[in-house]
Amino acid sequence: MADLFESTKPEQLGQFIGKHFIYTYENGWQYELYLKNDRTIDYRIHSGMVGGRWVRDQEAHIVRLSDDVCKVSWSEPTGTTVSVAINFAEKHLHGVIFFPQWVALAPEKTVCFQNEHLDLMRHYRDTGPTYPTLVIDEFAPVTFIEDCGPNNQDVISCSSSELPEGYTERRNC
Ligand code: FER
Repeated sequence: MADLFESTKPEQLGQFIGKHFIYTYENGWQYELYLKNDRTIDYRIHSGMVGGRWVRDQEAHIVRLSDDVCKVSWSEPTGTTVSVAINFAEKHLHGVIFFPQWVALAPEKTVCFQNEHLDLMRHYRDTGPTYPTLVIDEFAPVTFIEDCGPNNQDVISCSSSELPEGYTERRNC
């Protein structure tokens, strides 16, 4: 069987792993992403079509494009697929999200702590409809970045609504 992570080069990812950052797409959707290790991300969605959704231990493909740029791509149990290229020097990113038709029709079905509903999400995915997909392609300024080290379980550990007041408004870039 082919290596599922053919492009992954852990020795090139040192400066990216552990990064935790908050960004807002130009359409107003606010997201938070933690690069947990070479092959894993955690994330939380603060606003937008699927605001309130949060996920831990999503398998992802993470590659270095330059000293300051990496690309993170993954396929959700919902069938949504995402690819985000992050430029840490210029503190902005570009994301492309491919939503299956069932998510576009009923986004609220995916709004949960997904880890507790993985079988339900796969059931929705397999029931569809999948097509036509809704493609969202947006730039986002990054407004907060910190280094939390690898495999830190305290970074993304509650829902957006349980966070302290002002959590997403903190700015350091
Ligand atoms: C992102 C764009 C989309 C992101 C996550 C998603 C954390 C996930 C969307 C979904 O699961 O519905 O930048 O980063």
